[in-house]
Parts: sequence; structure tokens; C-alpha cells
Amino acid sequence: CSLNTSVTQTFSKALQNNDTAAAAAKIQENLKQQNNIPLNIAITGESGSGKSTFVNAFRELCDDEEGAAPTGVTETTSEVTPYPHPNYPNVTFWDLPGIGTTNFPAKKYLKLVGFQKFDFFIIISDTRFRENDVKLAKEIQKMKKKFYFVRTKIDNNIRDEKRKKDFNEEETLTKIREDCVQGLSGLGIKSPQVFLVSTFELHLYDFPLLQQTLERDLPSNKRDTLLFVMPNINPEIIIKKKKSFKRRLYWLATLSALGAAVPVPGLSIAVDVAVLAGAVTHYVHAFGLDVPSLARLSDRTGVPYADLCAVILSPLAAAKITIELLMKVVTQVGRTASAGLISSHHHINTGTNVMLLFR
Ligand SMILES: Nc1nc2c(ncn2[C@@H]2O[C@H](COP(=O)(O)OP(=O)(O)OP(=O)(O)O)[C@@H](O)[C@H]2O)c(=O)[nH]1
Ligand SMILES: [Mg+2]
Repeated sequence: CSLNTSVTQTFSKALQNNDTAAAAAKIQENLKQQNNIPLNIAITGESGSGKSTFVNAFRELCDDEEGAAPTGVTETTSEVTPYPHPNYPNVTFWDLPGIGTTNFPAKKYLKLVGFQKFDFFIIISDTRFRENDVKLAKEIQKMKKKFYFVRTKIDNNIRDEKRKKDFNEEETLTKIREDCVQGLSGLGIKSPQVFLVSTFELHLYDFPLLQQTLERDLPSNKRDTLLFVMPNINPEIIIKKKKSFKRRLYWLATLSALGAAVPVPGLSIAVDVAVLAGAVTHYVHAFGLDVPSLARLSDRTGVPYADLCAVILSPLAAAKITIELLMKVVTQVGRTASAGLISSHHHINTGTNVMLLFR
């Protein structure tokens, strides 16, 4: 990536000029930049459609947990509420009141919720989409922003249809999808795309497709930002996170190796520790290995926390993320980047740091 190349160049130059403060500052600045790419996601839809539940699911919070958006059968969302992601505060989910509850025309509604800041809108409905949803979508389009229709509570429809003798899940889903598409087309939306979702079971139905679509539509610098807040609902997402993490680690280790190539007392160690601590923290969060995430998972599944710590390694093993892999990346990068400039002593130090951080 060109940004990274330019940072690497500035970094090397600063080191050649013996300007260690500038070199360290450059790394910190870039790490901060990478972790601070803002992503603002607007969630809107009529009252009771499941907006707040959707926001909580993305933040991997139970509805009754501290910091969760209030949800329920009575009307609860009446104002614009930002919910930052607990591990990635640069990502904010905005729980918006349904346009119908505000009685504002679409243009005024968008102005009041501050539409400019949103990267995209998710318009949720638990039934067919209505005129209000369409008016809003058209106005969002006029403002040159993206929107996605999400039809929620599919689990309810499937459960109801299952009672019938000739139940066929695919047919049921197609029927709901066609019904939504027809409704939207009838109200003037050209070839609408509707994603069928159960917020209680994000791994099912169209949520994975929604994830892929969002990723495809976002500008490239924001793709990883979205990826890392995606719940780990399937191996594909875990593998994508792994790849992105590897790329990042590769680059960090390159800088770390460059730092070590020039004998500046103190700097290399500081860089290693800062760089690796940052990378490993990121890793731990992305894969839900932090203590609060594991405790939540333990609560949700009833699996004792200690057992979970052991079990959780298996999906990671499936994605081939291991401490050995991390070590390999770090040492191999060191070798490639240094082109023989740095001592093997440095590799060992870097590896040891990784090991220590993992304990
Ligand atoms: N079965 C099922 N129920 C859901 C789903 N999503 C939300 N619900 C339920 O629908 C009800 C309303 O959900 P909320 O998230 O509070 O809806 P909201 O859109 O935020 O509502 P307001 O804040 O009043 O505008 C709650 O009882 C949720 O548990 C889903 O995917 N499946
Ligand atoms: Mg709500």
C-alpha cells in the first residue's frame, strides 16, 4: 500500500539521519492512523423492526448487557444514539429513530440525523418495506450515499412456515425475498437488493452476503475497518481477518526490522514492544479472545470459561493461526526486509516478545 511505502521511506530516512524521535513518532502516527479510520453505520427502520437488537449483535453484546442499546416490544428508540464498538471505538453504529415516528419528510429527517457522516445506511424492516422506507432510500440516494434493505426476524417466518407439511426453506426464503423486491419495485426502487436476516442467528440466511456486499462497496481503506468488527460467524470471515492481520504484522515487522538495522540504543526494543503489543491486542480483539468477549461467550453458551479458553483454539487452528505462524511471519519478514543487514539476535528478540505477550 502506497501509504505504508511512504511511511517506511520516511521512517528509514529519519533513522539514517539519526532522528530516532521522528522515526518512532512516524510509527506511532501510522499505527494510530490504521486504528482510527472512522466508520459510521446508520441503522434505521420503523419502530420495533429490530434496529437496536441489530446494533447489539454487531457489537456482540447481549440485549440486557451494560452498554447495550435498549430493546423491547414497546417503542424504545426515539433519538439518534451513537454506539461505539467496544473494541474498535472508531466504528460507530448509529441507532436512528424510524422516520415514521418522527413525522419528518425524508430530506429533513436526513439533515437532522446528520447524514453526511454516515458511510452507509441499513434500512431494517420486519415486514414488507413501506412507503416511508422507500422515501428515505430515494433521499439517501440523492445525497449520494449507499443504503441496504435488511428484512429481519426471518427466524420467525421460518418457524411459522415449518408447521406446514410441504415446508421448504429455500422456497420460503425466495418467497419473502420476492415479496420485498416486488413491493420496493412497485414503490419506485429500481432492482432493489434485500438481505434476509435473523439477528439472533447472523450466520444463517443472507447476513454473510450482506457482509460481502458491504465489503465490496466500501472504499478500500475502510474494508479492514469493517472486517474487524464483523462477528466471527463463519470460517471465511476468520480467514479474511487472519490474512489482513498477517499483512499488517508483515508491515509492522518490516519496520521493526528496519529499526533494528540501525544500531540506535533503546529504539529497537521500544519499537518491538509497542508494535507487537499493538498487533497482538488487535489480534486478541479481532478473534474475540479478550477476557470480556470470552466471558460473554461463556455466559451465552454455558460452557465454563476455562473450557472455552481451550475450545476457542480450534477455529483458530482451522484458520491456521498459531503462535508458530506468528513467529514465522515475524522472523521471515525480518529476514526478507533486512537483506542480511540485521543480526539473527534481533529475530530471537522479536519472537520472544511475541511469546511473552501470548502468555
Ligand atoms: N425473532 C426475532 N426477534 C427479533 C429479531 N430482531 C429483533 N427482534 C425482537 O424484536 C423486538 C424489537 O426489537 P428492537 O431492537 O427493540 O427494535 P427497534 O427497531 O430498536 O425498536 P424501537 O427502538 O422501538 O424503534 C425485540 O423484542 C427483539 O427481541 C430477530 O431477528 N428475530
Ligand atoms: Mg430501538
